[in-house]
Amino acid sequence: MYENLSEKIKIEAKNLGFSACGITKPAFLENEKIFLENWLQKKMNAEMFYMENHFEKRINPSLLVENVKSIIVVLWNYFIENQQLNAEIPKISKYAIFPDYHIFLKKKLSLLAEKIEKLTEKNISYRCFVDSAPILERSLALRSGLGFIGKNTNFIAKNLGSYVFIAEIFIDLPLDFDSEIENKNVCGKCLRCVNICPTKAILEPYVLDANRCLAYWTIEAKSPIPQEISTILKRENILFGCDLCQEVCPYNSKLSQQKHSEFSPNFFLFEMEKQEWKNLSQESFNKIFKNSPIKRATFQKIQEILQILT
Ligand code: B12
Ligand code: SF4
Ligand code: SF4
Repeated sequence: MYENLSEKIKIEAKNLGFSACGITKPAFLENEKIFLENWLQKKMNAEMFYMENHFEKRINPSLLVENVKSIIVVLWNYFIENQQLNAEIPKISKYAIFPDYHIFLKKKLSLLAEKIEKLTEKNISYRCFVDSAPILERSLALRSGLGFIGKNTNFIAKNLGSYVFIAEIFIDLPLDFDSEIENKNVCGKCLRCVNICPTKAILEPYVLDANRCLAYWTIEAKSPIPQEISTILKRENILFGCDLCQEVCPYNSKLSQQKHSEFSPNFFLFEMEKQEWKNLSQESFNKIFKNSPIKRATFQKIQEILQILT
């Protein structure tokens, strides 16, 4: 009935600026069930208690959206060449100098869904997600054949590396499913990410303990930062997020920057000195970071970390 619809959807996704698009079935995630169970049992979610909710939905996407027949997974490449070379400047992770991807990609997903509606010429039922629901997004990206999981637990996309966001549309159309890539041992004997992690948060390949992860402490944590973590934050001069285990990854070494006029980085954040951060009032913080992922940390958290870095 819809000839080559899946292919047409992928073309529309590319036209909208997505870097890749794959399709997977809303299958029960058997292996992930074991990974997630183990991760939660060992309390590696730290104080991200929301990770304990909706366990069944997380491992069985068909329970999340009624009548879902296919999951369209899209990637958005946010790789940027500029590194923070001045050791005095507080470090910000790459994704944080872009506008908030949750808001931006949700709009893009809606546009893609509208295109699909036009292609099918009928009302379709769908829901768009970006890091906003009980979904194992990396697993869905893996299953839709777009790439692999690295030992640092990040999803590494074919030819794009790991600086990609993942988003998806759950839809009631039966589409053509892509196959998982066969050789999943992309890391081989490499252990660069495991070895570089300053807090040893990657307990073993593919297992990340958020209790030790600097990304957790600088983005998500509500409790005060423990002394052991503070010492490392100060040594590494990290203010928000952490890219260390991605920076060393060979799959990220020969990438080129994609330029999107509608989603462009604010490089001035890579140049902001400690004192400039400190001078920000709550009001100016709210204004500058209104549409930035940095607002998630809150003004208070940023001030707490600046105290540590001083
Ligand atoms: C909780 C969370 C965090 C936590 C915990 C991270 C973690 N590794 O679990 C913290 C706050 C630490 C965090 C940090 C970051 N995050 Co985060 N985070 C999430 C969130 C909300 C859930 C992840 C989750 O379910 N964790 C539970 C564990 C058990 O699952 P998992 O690591 O995804 O592993 C699954 C699969 O990989 C598979 N699996 C596990 N091991 C193996 C091994 C093999 C061999 C195979 C085949 C499969 C496999 O099974 C697991 C499911 O049980 C997702 C959004 C989402 N809804 O998925 C974003 C998400 C994972 N984060 C994202 C990003 C960008 C980051 C940071 C890079 C931000 C930064 N610069 O600071 C860091 C990266 C740190 C790191 N090395 O992982 C992106 C990752 C994109 C990508 N390319 O992978 C996501 C997908 C958001 C998005 N929509 O783009 N994050
Ligand atoms: S994000 Fe940083 S702290 Fe977390 S696992 Fe990677 S290197 Fe370690
Ligand atoms: S740094 Fe090495 S071990 Fe880590 S994800 Fe990249 S290839 Fe895999």
